[in-house]
Amino acid sequence: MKVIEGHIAAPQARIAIAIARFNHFINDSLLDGAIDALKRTGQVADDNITVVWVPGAYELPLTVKALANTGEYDAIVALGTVIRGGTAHFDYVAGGASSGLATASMQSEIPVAFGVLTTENIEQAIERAGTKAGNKGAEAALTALEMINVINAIKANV
Ligand code: INI
Repeated sequence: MKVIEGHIAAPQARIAIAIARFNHFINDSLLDGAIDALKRTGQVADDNITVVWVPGAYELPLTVKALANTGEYDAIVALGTVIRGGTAHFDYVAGGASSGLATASMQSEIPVAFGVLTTENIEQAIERAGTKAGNKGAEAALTALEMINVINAIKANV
């Protein structure tokens, strides 16, 4: 039996974080969590982390695509928060962000971690941004590192 698993630590990794300004009071905590996880758990060097701010979650896919096209990054972490309101706007923004990020990852063939909160209310968002439900920014950052190592391990195995 052959088992391929990725480690988390990726000391040589070059990581871009694309982050939305919309709901920035939540996203700031996701960013703090992501950077802490990259550096402290992932051993990523500060100089190898690039942060790009964009207006909202809807802008994340194009930003990720542009970052991926530079060839300068081993993985990209997308961070944002979409909170349901009284209209269908939530579905368009959250749906566009998630499907666009999946497409960007598949087309670029580099890992794109989905650190976009999609919640019913502000309380749920706060819970996932460093309080009782953890920090989804940190989780996304660690996922990006693990996926770099998994993909490299798959390529090395053929
Ligand atoms: N952008 C978000 O990141 N989160 C939201 O909750 C949100 N809502 O609710 O409207 C939001 N809207 C802005 C959107 O991402 C785009 O920036 C805007 O539509 C311009 O393209």
